[in-house]
Amino acid sequence: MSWSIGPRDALVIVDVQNDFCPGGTLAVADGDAVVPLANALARRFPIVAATQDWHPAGHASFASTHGAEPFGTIELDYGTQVLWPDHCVQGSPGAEFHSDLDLDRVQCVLRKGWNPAVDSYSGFREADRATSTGLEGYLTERGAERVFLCGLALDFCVAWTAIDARAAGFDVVVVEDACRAIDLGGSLEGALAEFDERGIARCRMADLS
Ligand code: VGL
Ligand code: ZN
Repeated sequence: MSWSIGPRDALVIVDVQNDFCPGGTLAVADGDAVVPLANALARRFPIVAATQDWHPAGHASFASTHGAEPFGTIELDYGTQVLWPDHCVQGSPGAEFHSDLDLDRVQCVLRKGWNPAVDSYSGFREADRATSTGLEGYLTERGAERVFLCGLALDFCVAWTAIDARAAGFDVVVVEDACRAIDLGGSLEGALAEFDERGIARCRMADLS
């Protein structure tokens, strides 16, 4: 299948930040490999947004906040939360975009996870599943009808962003080779199954024209 990029197509670059790249506190294997691909994509889309994971110190998603070990889970008001190493702390170097990520064509930076009590894997809706981030409104006002996604991590923030983009009524295409996954307890397989179930398409860089 070949996908041709048109004026109603938006690219959302998800969480291409130092803490998700090798050397970061929540490094995704080979995470920095997505940087040149995200840059190449950004040059081809008329509408480009980027999400930035942006947590205050002591965030509810940090294992350290609960005196627990990372990668377990805890029950919060809004449901089950995976506990992560401290990452993307507001203002820290780990929260910055990868220094080779080209932001020249990024027209909107959407920060998420800023509420100390509520996580947000999704760029559209926080983990309470109720609080909107405003990204849907931004993309709609810009005239977007279809959303392409790339970035980190495929099985968490890319997946949740894709699912919520679809729920908002956008056509959604995940550019799979421009993503990398964490793959925690079957999360990658689960995300790919959700994509199929919800009509979220997957493509590769070479399929775009
Ligand atoms: C992410 C875990 C915690 C992601 C963000 O960007 O996929 N994963 N916060
Ligand atoms: Zn996070």
